[in-house]
Amino acid sequence: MSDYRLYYSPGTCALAPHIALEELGLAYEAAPVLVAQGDNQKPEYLAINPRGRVPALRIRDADGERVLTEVPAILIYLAGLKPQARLLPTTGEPLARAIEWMSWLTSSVHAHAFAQVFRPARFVSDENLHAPLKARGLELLDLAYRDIEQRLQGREWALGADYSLVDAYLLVFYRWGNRVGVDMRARYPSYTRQAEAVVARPAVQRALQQEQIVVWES
Ligand SMILES: N[C@@H](CCC(=O)N[C@@H](CS)C(=O)NCC(=O)O)C(=O)O
Repeated sequence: MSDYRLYYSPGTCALAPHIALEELGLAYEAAPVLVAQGDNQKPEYLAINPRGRVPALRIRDADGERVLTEVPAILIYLAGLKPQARLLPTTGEPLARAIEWMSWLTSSVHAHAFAQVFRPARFVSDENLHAPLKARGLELLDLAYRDIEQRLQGREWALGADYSLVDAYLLVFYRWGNRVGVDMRARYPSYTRQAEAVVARPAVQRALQQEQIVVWES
């Protein structure tokens, strides 16, 4: 018997593994760790993930109890639990392409561009430099979104004909674009079409509802 607990904060990158758990139909518990209230820096959570970040997946099975962190690793782990659901490729170039997408999203898009916008103090302590750093982050985001737009042009999903967890991960950054004031719908039509198709999936609807978030303000 296995059991899973996802530590998440609504609207964060934890949405991608949250969607994965819903897609797989696994029994799991969603445990909120509210970043806005600093829950991720409390000793209780640091005992689970000493890096103080969400998501973290607690796994309990015949091999014991352990915690897995980092979105791409969690997505690969979860997809591997039910390969028949085909949520990620399992071998060869298709797997390499999925990792190519996820590595770039987690590093260049999240930890580089978005962090400059959301967390400039992580890069420079002088508060006078925060505004220009945020502005540079937005420029980097524009480059990233244009890259995504070009890759999604003429293809249904990120990896081609089949939906995958890369598409779920892309939804996190689409939503954040709206949050930081980028008119995603007007500027990135292919990304918007793909995001609409992701949001239309019942599993994605369930994850969004549980987190009480929307992708587009109505
Ligand atoms: N590389 C990590 C990034 C995790 C991360 O930075 N998560 C954010 C939420 S999207 C977080 O926990 N932020 C809290 C903080 O920075 O204090 C991953 O892919 O899981």
